[in-house]
Amino acid sequence: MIDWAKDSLYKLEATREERFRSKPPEIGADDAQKLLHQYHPDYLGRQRNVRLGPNADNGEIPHELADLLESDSQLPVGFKPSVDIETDVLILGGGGAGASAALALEGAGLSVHLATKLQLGDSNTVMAEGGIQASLGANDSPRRHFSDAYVGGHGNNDPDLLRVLCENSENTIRWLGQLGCILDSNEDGTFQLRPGGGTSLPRVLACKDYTGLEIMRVLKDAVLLSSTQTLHNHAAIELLDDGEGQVTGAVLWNRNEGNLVSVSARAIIIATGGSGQLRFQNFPTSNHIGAVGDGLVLAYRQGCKLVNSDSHQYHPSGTAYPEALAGQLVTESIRSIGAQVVNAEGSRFVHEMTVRDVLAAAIIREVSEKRGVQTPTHRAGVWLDTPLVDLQNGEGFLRKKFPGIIHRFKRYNIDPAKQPILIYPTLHYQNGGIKIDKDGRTEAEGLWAAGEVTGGIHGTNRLMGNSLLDITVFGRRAAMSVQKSLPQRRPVTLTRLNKFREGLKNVFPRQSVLSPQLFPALTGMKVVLAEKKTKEHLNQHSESISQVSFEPPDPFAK
Ligand code: MEZ
Repeated sequence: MIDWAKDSLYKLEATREERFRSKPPEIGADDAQKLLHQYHPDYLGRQRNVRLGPNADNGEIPHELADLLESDSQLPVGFKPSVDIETDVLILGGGGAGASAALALEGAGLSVHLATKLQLGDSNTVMAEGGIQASLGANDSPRRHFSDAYVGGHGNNDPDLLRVLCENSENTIRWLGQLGCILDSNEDGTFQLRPGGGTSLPRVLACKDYTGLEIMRVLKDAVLLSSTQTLHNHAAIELLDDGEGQVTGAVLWNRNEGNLVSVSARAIIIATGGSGQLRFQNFPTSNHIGAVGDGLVLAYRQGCKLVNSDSHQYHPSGTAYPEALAGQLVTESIRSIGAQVVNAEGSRFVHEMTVRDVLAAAIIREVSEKRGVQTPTHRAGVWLDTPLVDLQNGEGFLRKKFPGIIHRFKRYNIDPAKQPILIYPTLHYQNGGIKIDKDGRTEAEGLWAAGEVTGGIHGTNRLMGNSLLDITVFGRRAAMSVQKSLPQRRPVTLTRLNKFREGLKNVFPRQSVLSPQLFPALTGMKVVLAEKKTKEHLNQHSESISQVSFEPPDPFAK
């Protein structure tokens, strides 16, 4: 129960009847811009230029990510890659994009390895709740989809990439259906389509409120049944190159054994996902534990530019209470079917379906200007008036269509069908990332990328449901491109890393931070190499090895 907020709840209930009948407040384009500049985390000056690599002094990047791009490798100095695994295609990442790529390579006569630092399927894909966009409605079209996403992305989208996304929604939904994915449908067999923020008509297909989990379920089953060799608990810590600019493999850290595994591949597809667990500006996040920007760091050292990396999505409805759920997603779909966003005074202050960055900024403004609700655990938020959903759609609707949210809050004695829940923006999505072309090629020969690790498709503000589409469209597309133009096998060296290290030494002579980080800082987990096996790869026992700690992190450290 939320007894501690009963005064505010009383106000909310007192205005419900009137709000239910009222029109949502509208905001003009100029005011929206002002709101963004004043309150959205991307605009608050917590970003900086990096001084090294392809983005050097060219565009701002959040400090937390910039620090990792300017860090040294986890690989001990002196490490010599010797080929432990030889494969045609190496996929890094076991979420929706990596799995889609693996499935598109099935039957191509190529050997395929998929390395994932956790288990297959552990990814942001499974955290996606509200749906996947596809222009299947009677008056819809890929063009209309394009136009909505382009406006939503503030026109900063790469039009070629966005066009590919929108033109492939129908065949992607068919492909998922063939794999056994069950999306909500009407009695006549047509798909149910929900509206989403910024969509000009209903275009979001869903499996209740666990769409990503359903999609990942079928992708994962299919990969496990395929000839792809899955390397669970194998985290990519560096890419290998041939000394002449082609990426030719990767060094993986086997988390079970602690040893390093060098893989030689003719093509590499990076699909390592986002970076929400870097928790920019200490924001809570809706992201999976593995989302710490690994792929960005790896590709960056190979000379791949990052685009729109100043842009992150703060999903307006992250949970603010109870504390155990802080940051977890409350799907936008609940807003799209009637739940209103209301401040501590019981006033509706923004259109719930305005684009995410503007809505998030409006919520942050309410809290900053003391019109939010303070929780006993020192957070603050505004109300999402969820009981309105049943009022509008009939009793039992919320429970039937959004069982995930009901189940999650029930554990804390909160029934969202009967009482509002407290929300605050949560770090949800990395809008920018590795620059790719429409076949998923990066700027480094031999290296492709797909999914959240890439940038350009969504501009600087992604619309709901376009990421589940992105991973399935571009994961498969990258795989098709790899098949068409598979490079020859080339030697594995650390030439690019060595050059990067030289540059790093010039700019930061005393750099001690290592990346990729692999896990959120607050877990205290770090790369621990099995000393004996690693030594075999070294010319001499290097300093970095002797510095490796075998102690668990000190829980009392300040
Ligand atoms: O694409 C998303 O981010 C999504 C579907 C989120 C949600 O609110 O459910």
